[in-house]
Amino acid sequence: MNLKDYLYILPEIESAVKDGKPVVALESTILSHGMPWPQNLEFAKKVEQIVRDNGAVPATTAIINGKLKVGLNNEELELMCRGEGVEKVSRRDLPIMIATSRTGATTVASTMILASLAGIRVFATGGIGGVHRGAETTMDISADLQELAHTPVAVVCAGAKMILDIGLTLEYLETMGVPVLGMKTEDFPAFYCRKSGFGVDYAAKDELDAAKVLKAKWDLGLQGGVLIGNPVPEEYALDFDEMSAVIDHALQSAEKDGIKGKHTTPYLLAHIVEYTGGKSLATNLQLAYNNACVAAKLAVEYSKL
Ligand code: PSU
Ligand code: MN
Repeated sequence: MNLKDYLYILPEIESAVKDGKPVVALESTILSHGMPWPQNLEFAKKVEQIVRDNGAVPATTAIINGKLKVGLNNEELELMCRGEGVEKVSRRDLPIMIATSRTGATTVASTMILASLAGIRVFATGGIGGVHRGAETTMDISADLQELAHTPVAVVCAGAKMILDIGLTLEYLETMGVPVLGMKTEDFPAFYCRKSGFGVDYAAKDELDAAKVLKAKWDLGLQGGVLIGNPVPEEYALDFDEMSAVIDHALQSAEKDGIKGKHTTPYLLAHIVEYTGGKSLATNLQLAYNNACVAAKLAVEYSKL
């Protein structure tokens, strides 16, 4: 088998990785299944620019006609953002997408896989998947958590939405041996809000401090990733109680509509945007920009260690 038969890395990214220069992976499910068109296209371009402005090369990932793409051209970015016929692809879907030459957007889990195959160690996203509320009966636990346990990529996120059981998500990560850092905070963030009510394992003072944790983990040969919770900037944070009510409402309609499995997260995300009249989208964009900025700085510091 030749990896090159499957994996297509843009030349700029491939040479940056080869030369040990900083690269930041970016996911595409946030584009195709997490944000509305056409705001998602503007977002996709801006988030890449922020990575560049902070000294790293951006690498948005996707599966196009069965090919694993690390780095997308403008046409491919637009394809992901329009989202027509673009499936949501997590770990279990990857081999099927390849074998059937289909097109799909990568989740946190599958972006980590593509990043790792390409030699990229740092990845910025919005929020991660986790243990869903009621998972004790549904067993709905995102594959993102297992990926963090096994694949050596650091994921910078704004925590997890309260569509999830954040306490159980953190318990799961502890069991799987995934270090959870806060970027300049003791609190694990809750996506729209800066605090979830749960703490992190270590409050990193800055990107260099966090980069040292990555280096120590991987120097020791400990498998898996590191999760970095980076809270939404104060001025864009939303009210905790107000968002809790919105999320409860979204969860109730998902239950009423019988939504299950991989459709649950996109359904909830779309309903939250609808209920808040776009206010939550503005926060979502800003927190993701902020994550891209921190991830780029983290990749720069890691590349110097
Ligand atoms: N949570 C968000 N925004 C997102 C996602 C999760 O706040 O866009 C996306 C990410 O791609 C994540 C995926 O990896 O949903 C998780 O889906 P699931 O719960 O089906 O594993
Ligand atoms: Mn799920």
